[in-house]
Amino acid sequence: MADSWQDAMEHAVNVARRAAALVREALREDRKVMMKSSAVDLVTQTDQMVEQLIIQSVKEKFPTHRFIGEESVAAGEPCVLSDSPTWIIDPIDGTTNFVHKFPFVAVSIGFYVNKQVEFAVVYSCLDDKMFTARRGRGAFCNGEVLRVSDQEDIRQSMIATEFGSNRDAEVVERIFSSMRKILCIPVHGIRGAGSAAINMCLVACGCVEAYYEIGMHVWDVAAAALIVSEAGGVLMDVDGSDFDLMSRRVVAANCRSIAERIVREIDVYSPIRDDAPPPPADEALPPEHKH
Ligand code: LIP
Repeated sequence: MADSWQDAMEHAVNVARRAAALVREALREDRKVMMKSSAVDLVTQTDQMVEQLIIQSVKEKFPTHRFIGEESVAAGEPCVLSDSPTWIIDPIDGTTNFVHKFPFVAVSIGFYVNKQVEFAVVYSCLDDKMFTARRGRGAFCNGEVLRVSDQEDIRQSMIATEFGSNRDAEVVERIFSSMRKILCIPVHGIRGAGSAAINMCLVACGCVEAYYEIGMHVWDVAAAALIVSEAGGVLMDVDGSDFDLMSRRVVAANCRSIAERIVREIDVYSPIRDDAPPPPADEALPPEHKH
């Protein structure tokens, strides 16, 4: 059985490279931008095309496997993780970056069996960094072993986070309040790549000590979570409880003490879970526009 997952992982790496070629090609052309949950939650035809490319190619090779894909869920597919082998796909993590040609964009593929992650592929495709991990076998970037930072003093740390795509006044206030408190611990700095998966890979590389966010989705973190833990890092919920893949809340850090220190400063709130029942189908689709 173990060998068949190796086969699947090689397939994931290959298809991520093919997907990235489409992403790079699309960056040279006009990108048609559509809105999803809000005016700043964006999707492009490339997101949809790349997701289809990945799903079709996996289906041909592994016909019984299941999928949770960002764009399939947006189109009404259920977001349910069963015990079956399941590919959790974000075709473009960093869609807003992609729309603006801000150069951090990743193809993210996490593979789960019995609800446990077996392998992860995050391809940061504009700087050609292929992050991979297999459960119990370490994390790598372009074949080199990854190790989180050994810094345990939060005051000498760099923290990554994101503003996300929720512009409700109360949520925005909580985001700024958490950031203000963390900045004033003080930490050396706060950064954000615009891609949850890349932020987490930066934790795995030791470039930042921690990343936290409320509001990202399961497909943004399903792969990178394994890359962080295999690089020696820790994952938890923003309230300090166990990391929950579907809760849309994460702290990923190099060590428990930094994760717990960050948790103390976060103004916690609970977005609608990814595995919650879908909203009524009659909600109007937002209009398309050109970027
Ligand atoms: C996005 C992220 C971004 C995060 C957003 C969103 P998308 O994913 O990676 O960093 O702040 O919440 O989930 O939509 O580009 O795949």
